[in-house]
Amino acid sequence: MDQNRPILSRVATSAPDASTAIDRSITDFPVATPIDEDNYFRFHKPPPYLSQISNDVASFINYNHQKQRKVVLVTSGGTTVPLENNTVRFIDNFSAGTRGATSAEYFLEHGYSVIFLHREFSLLPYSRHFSHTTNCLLDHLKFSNNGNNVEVDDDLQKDLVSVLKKYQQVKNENRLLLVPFTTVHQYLFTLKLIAQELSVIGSDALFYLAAAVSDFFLPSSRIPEHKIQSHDHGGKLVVDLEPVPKFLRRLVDSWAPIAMIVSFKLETDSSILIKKATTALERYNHQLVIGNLLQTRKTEVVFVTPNDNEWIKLSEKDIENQLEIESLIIPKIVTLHKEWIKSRDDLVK
Ligand code: 9Z3
Repeated sequence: MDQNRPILSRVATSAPDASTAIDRSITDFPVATPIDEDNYFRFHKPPPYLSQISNDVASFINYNHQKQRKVVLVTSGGTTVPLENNTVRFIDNFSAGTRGATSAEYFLEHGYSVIFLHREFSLLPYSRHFSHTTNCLLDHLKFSNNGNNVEVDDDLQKDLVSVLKKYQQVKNENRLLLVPFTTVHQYLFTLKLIAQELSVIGSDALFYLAAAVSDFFLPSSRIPEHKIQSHDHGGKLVVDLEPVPKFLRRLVDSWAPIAMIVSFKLETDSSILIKKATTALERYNHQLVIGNLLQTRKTEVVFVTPNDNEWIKLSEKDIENQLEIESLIIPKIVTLHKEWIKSRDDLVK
């Protein structure tokens, strides 16, 4: 592989894996017992493309570590829970991928290399500026040379030049690796794989878990192969889901025990946000939970650490100037990560 070329994973995750459809030889998921995190990985098959991703991730980490860059894993977008193996229906978790894609850009600006584990087809760093939801590129193009060439409108030149410069530099320096997922199953297996590979660089690794991860899943032993028919169960659809294993515990205590870990907590009820974030921090014993409310997530978040709750808010003026809250979040995390690395170094002295 040419080390100076960016590595972009080219696996597809959105199509169901119909060839390996249903394997009834896999033991039924132990529903009656409390679900142990390890059971999940024991009772389910990894996605078939995982070894391909594994090589990309290992070379990316190795290359960037040699260049003495810190590596952050940013997770982004919502995970799905398919209700059928040949998937027509699925349950989804809310997220456009804005938090993840925006944060990734600010980490890159701070010199980090980024593994971007994202929901396939959700927002990506840099291209997000011209996506259909915000600013459709096609609306800013015009023909030239008798309709044989295309030019960008004057009003977009400045923005496009600035974003393209950053994007090309990141690509040329091989500092961004895109790894997709669609289902919560693919997310969990890929997260575990990347965490284990990142453990090689110890405290230089940072986890920034912004993906909206489903709390429920349907064990593969119970997923029907084909589209559920409306007459199957007397016209009703009764969905019986299991709780997703508490993967953060494994991340903190065995997959990447020396890395710094930041997770997000999403709520819609402001009266329980701090409590839920504090409980997550105590339960998993990691470094930082960032709480946010669905309704206000773009203008305020709260940093919850063992000793402190600190709100970070955009002012009226910031909002007018279209400042992104991630431009305030990321520098703070970069500082916390520096302190974390120092504290780990002091431990071994
Ligand atoms: C978040 O809280 C993200 O900030 C958002 C971003 C999903 C709200 P958008 O992509 O939204 O900018 O539209 N992510 C974490 C959500 C989550 O599922 N957290 C789990 C939990 O709350 C823990 S990993 O239990």
